[in-house]
Amino acid sequence: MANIVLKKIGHTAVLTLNKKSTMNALCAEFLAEINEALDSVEADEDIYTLIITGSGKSFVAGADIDEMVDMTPQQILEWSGLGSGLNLRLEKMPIPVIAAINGYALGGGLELALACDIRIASENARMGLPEVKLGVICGAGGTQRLPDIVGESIAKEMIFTGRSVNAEEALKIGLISKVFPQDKLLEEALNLALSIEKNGQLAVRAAKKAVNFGIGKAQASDIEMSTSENLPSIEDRCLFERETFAPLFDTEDQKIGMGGFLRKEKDIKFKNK
Ligand code: DAK
Repeated sequence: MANIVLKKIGHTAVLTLNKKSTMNALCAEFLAEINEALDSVEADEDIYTLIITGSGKSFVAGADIDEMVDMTPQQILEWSGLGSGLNLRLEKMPIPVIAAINGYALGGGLELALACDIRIASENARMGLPEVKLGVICGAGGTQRLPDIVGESIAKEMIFTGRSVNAEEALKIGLISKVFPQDKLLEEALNLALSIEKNGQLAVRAAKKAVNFGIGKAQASDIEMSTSENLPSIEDRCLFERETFAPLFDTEDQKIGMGGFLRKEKDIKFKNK
């Protein structure tokens, strides 16, 4: 993993993309390295949250244009499995994934961030899907996830024009949830991770599953649909939530959390069991 720094800080994994020569542009080899890092994260049960960030002035400057320029439709279709597969993997990871966007998140870079659970950014960040300026469109979920996050009109305006937004505008449109000075971004991402980690992790993971189901990010097999529609109905979504919520009452954490509240305990320590 020559282009990646993977550190464990407490229960947080910090994955720093560090391919400065191309501003972290995603090529097949780099995507394989990221997947390898995710294998280590997934194998470590002691990791509760994952932060993905970049080094220097770029989060990810998109897919690697050098690698794509001469590809045929068949080759790009095969290649697309890598980028798209990585984003689906991130979305379905049981633990929360935070994108700490430290600079440019363009094209495939913004697509990667869109697949994370929470996005925060530094004041100098710029985010956009400029693919139409290159004569193509997104290939790793950008046209699908951006409208879900910021709404149709803003998403189409950004995608059709290729215009990127700064951190202030990204915050206003709900593309990110917080902005920090660049030198504070990682510290704040770690603070955010810590405030998630002190909660019951079984509950946090159940919450991710339930939210993802409702916004169409889970597999249909997670619930027996009561309708033949592709998208789950509000009844299905609430049923899924109840069925995810109920098993938590069979955990030690539920006794610790609710019992601790009733005993007015100040510092509740969950066992994640
Ligand atoms: N690919 C390859 N190299 C890149 C790159 C990229 N996306 N972005 C930057 N670089 C390289 C530059 O070529 C330059 O290399 P040298 O000339 O030093 O060798 C070096 O990084 C520094 O870049 P600049 O000199 O341009 O630096 P600036 O600060 O002036 O500008 C910039 C930074 C990020 C604004 C600029 O580099 C830029 O506009 N980069 C391209 C951004 C972009 O258009 N990104 C979208 C790429 S298309 C798919 C999945 C995903 C996608 C497609 C298919 N499948 C799954 C099928 C996504 C497509 C895209 O992302």
